[in-house]
Amino acid sequence: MNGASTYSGLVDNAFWFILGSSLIMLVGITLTLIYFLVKYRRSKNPNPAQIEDNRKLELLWTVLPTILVMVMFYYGWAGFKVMRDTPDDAMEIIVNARMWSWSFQYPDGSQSAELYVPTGQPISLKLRSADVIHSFFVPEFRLKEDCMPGRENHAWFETTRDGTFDIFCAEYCGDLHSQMLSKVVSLPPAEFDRWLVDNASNISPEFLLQVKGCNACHSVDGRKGIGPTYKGLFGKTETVVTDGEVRQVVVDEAYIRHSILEPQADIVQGFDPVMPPMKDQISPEEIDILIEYIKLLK
Ligand code: HEC
Ligand SMILES: [Cu+2]
Repeated sequence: MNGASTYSGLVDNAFWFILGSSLIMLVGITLTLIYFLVKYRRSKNPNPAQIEDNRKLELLWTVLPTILVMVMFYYGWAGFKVMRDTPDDAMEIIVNARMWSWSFQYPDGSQSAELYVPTGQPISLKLRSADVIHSFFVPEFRLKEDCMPGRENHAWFETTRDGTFDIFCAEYCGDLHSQMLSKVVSLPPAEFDRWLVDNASNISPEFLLQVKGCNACHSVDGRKGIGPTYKGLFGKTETVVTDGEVRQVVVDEAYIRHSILEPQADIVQGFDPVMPPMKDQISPEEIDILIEYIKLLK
């Protein structure tokens, strides 16, 4: 499978070189082993010989493997340097990871749940996590880089062709880790520009619930998920655990806002405290839109 980023060939070189030399050694060592097994079998050589010192042989088995691993290192390093060195003219996109979804933020401030990029343009990624360690993995770009809480990581890529490419989370991060999937969509630059304008105008509550990852854990139709449903939430009396104490609260705007910004403060009884703290990934205006929407879900 050919890679779809400008540096995927460099990663493949290192891979094929290591695989190739390992295969040659596997075959060589196995054949030598069989040859010696036959040649020095007990029936022909009843008395074992003690062999000491063979300068030439010792030099050979020190120097050859050293050269071999240095060549492996060279190919690995050559690719690694390119991958860690973001070009100056790259477009910056913020990658937000949280249990169990991705979202992407563009220079104009707009967001999406799938990563849209113009083909042939270097993209600089700022990788963030709201909760635990995730790993941003796009196999076809040969790109895999961790997203860590409390610390920003970086990566970059440039696609070589239009197309749609899978994004996986490559670091086990809990219940729905295997569903933490998304896509990179690489478009011709003019089409990307059109997409960006369209996307920026989309701030419907349904879009926000998807792009902020709320849908992974909350339903709008009454189904219980990892978290409580939004249906019938507004105005209801909720039993929560606050600092170890069970208490009743009536769900109003302030409670919902607080639940989104500081999910660990009041834990709804019967649920695990797994909601990611959203304060760095959601704006006050976006919270207002969600609250108005939740009010309507009777
Ligand atoms: C990883 C799963 C997960 C994600 C993602 C998540 N939540 Fe939650 N949420 C929970 C759980 C579990 C609870 C119940 C425990 C608690 O109160 O922390 C909860 C509680 C809530 C509550 C209080 C509900 C009640 O019945 O009192 C609100 C409101 C809420 N979440 C909103 C959101 C919004 C908005 C988002 C997206 C910005 C979101 N959540 C993302 C898991 C999640
Ligand atoms: Cu993950």
